Amino acid sequence: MKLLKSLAAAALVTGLLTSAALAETVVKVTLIDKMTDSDLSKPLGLGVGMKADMSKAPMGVAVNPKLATPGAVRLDVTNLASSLVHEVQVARITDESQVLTYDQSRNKVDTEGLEILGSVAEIMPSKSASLIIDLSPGKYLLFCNVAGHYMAGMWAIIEVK
Ligand SMILES: [Cu+2]
Repeated sequence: MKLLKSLAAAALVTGLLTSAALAETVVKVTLIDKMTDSDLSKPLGLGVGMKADMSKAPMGVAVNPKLATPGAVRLDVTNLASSLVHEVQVARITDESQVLTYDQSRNKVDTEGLEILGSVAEIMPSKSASLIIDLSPGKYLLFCNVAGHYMAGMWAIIEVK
């Protein structure tokens, strides 16, 4: 009887662990751009922590939900752009006021000093891609680092807690 009880307890624990592992948060990530005649050859200054008016941003990343639980997080990324290829990189940031180091000559975020946790490269227009990453509590920046895109507003923040 004692053995049966401990077996049942073990089964219960295993069951809990399994369901926890499967309970990944799904975040829908939508890549958008409304390219009219924006000149991206010079940084537009719409990066994180730059206190810019994001309503003027010609590009963006929309995330839903913005909050995830710690553990496996699946990013379902869809590129809704009409003609441009985009990408998504995931980096841990301290908070919304963190200004990233920017490489002016390449017109890209300098990722050297960043903790990049994953990325989805080159998503063609109207295509989707998924990425599963293990995230601990904190704030994460999702951004596109195609030249000029980050400074054009292509980023969003998700929080894991
Ligand atoms: Cu982009």
